[in-house]
Amino acid sequence: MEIKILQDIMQSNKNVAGEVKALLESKKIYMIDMMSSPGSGKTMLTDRLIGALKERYRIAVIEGDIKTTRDAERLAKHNIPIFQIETDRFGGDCHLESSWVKNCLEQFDLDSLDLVIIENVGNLVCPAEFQLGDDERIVVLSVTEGEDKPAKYPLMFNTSDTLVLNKIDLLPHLDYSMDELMANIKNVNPKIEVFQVSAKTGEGMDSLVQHISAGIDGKKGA
Ligand SMILES: Nc1nc2c(ncn2[C@@H]2O[C@H](COP(=O)(O)OP(=O)(O)OP(=O)(O)O)[C@@H](O)[C@H]2O)c(=O)[nH]1
Ligand SMILES: [Mg+2]
Repeated sequence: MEIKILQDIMQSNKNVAGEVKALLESKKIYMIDMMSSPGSGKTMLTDRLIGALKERYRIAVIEGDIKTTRDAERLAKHNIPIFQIETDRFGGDCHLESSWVKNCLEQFDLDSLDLVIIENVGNLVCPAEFQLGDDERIVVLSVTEGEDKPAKYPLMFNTSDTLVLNKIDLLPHLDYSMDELMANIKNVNPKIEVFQVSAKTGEGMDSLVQHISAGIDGKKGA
């Protein structure tokens, strides 16, 4: 019985994710689902990305947090549409679901958007299981989390298109093996595209910005 209920939830989430995908396709909007463990730098990275992309593209953000509107407040200076989902109001879920994303999208003026960035709830487990109907799943991993995370949380890395390795400005202070990280990633997802960045200093951000621009342009032209 429990298994049936779980399947129902997952199936219903998948169905609505399909509706979100169709909606975004009809409006030619590119959507990113950004996921990571708490504190790896999603908001700082989103801040940088908006700064680099907002002259060329019309951007909106969906912020997922269990509690507080702090991340939305950090991005408010950009004067773009931001919708905060506090999952605490729905029982404190550790991930976002496609129906909530759909509700948020319906609040935006979709005819005046090119890009939606979703900052998912900080968690390396649950968000991986819930499709949201996005074009690109980005997992952010900071170097302070260690090289073993792809091996320990394979679903997150296996279902993501892009890995942003953040906080590389801290590498001189750490005993970090890039070779070990790459070997662990290759084992779970040889196709994942890796960008090494520092959201703090801006190092490596140009390539990531170019990559996302290509995604947005590709969808517009498709
Ligand atoms: N040194 C360094 N610190 C960073 C970098 N990116 C983020 N930080 C710091 O890491 C901390 C967490 O960053 P956030 O952007 O809040 O991380 P988050 O993933 O959005 O966190 P949650 O939303 O709570 O999951 C903050 O103190 C940032 O200043 C970076 O590239 N280098
Ligand atoms: Mg955040």
